[in-house]
Amino acid sequence: MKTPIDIAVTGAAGQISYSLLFRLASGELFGLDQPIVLRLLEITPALHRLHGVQMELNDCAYPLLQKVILTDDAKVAFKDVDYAFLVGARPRGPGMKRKDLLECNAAIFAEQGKALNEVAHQHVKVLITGNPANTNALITQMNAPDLSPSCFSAMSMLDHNRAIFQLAKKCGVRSKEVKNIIVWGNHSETQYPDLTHATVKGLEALTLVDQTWIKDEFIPTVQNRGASVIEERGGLSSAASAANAAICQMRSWVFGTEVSSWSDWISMAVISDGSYGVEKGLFYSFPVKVSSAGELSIVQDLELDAFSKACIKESALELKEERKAIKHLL
Ligand code: NAX
Repeated sequence: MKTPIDIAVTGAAGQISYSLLFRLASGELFGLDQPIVLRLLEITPALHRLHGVQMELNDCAYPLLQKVILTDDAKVAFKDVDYAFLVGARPRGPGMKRKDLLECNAAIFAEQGKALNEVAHQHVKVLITGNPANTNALITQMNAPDLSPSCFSAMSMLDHNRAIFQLAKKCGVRSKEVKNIIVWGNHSETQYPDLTHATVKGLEALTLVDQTWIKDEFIPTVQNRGASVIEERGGLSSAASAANAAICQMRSWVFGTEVSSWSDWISMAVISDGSYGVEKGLFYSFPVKVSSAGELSIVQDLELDAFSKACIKESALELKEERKAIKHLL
């Protein structure tokens, strides 16, 4: 039997975690021979609810789940962890301005960054899902100076999967036959789902769908999918699909994009090295490859038309604005 790995999940009593935890505990991500310890973080008032989730985890009698630790202390949650899913975040309350939301989440993620820096393993992989995910990733990373910036990524896999589905549906094929979609930028309405390099059953997507569909339907549908789900679910936001995306993104990050994804690359928000004119240091969703040895790289030298360049720039500008709003916390 392998040595157990410690996985932290924050916001563990929330909607996304209600799907994520059970999939992790079943062995879906790390394999059916890998025992795990779940270290679950919540705010103090939610510990009671979290205890209910723990009871259900216990009632699944998962053979791989060695231990479940519940805590409201980030240093306990992140102690010696190899993997951390930062899902918990403060939702936007009534009358709350975007700047207030950015600030109160910045405070949460600054504290969690410090705790990760202090107690997590040096090679920890931290996937930030809680919104505003890209800027929260920036804050977490900036507050963890002893960890490599490559330990952090923000989730854009849900947007990526949404884009795959829309193209597959339009072309009447299975999702598996769509490759090399890119979602650039922020996890917000400025994200840019890009079909320029996508293929469908080996054919260039641009030969199969027209520009009117791309600009009037595909792009806005993907950009606004989160809001559409909330509307249809009577106020509840995407949860199972977000948990699925968190698993997909972490799987590609851990095992490599070649083995874990049917595409050549995935969309993943990582720290910018200046690629494609995106300012260094921003957490930005790029096409990313991960080798089976764990080497992560932003796919280089893709040709971009004027429309793509403008969209990529617009999303980067939004991220710069978000950074400006929380500058005093960095
Ligand atoms: P819920 O409101 O159901 O759950 C969030 C949980 O986080 C709550 O139980 C809350 O008590 C907890 N929490 C709040 N502050 C905390 C802190 N300081 N430490 C630990 N836990 C804390 O939200 P849920 O639907 O699970 O969504 C979680 C986050 O994911 C939200 O910010 C949401 O906006 C974001 N999303 C991000 C997506 C992405 O693609 N990046 C897509 C899905 C989702 O919208």
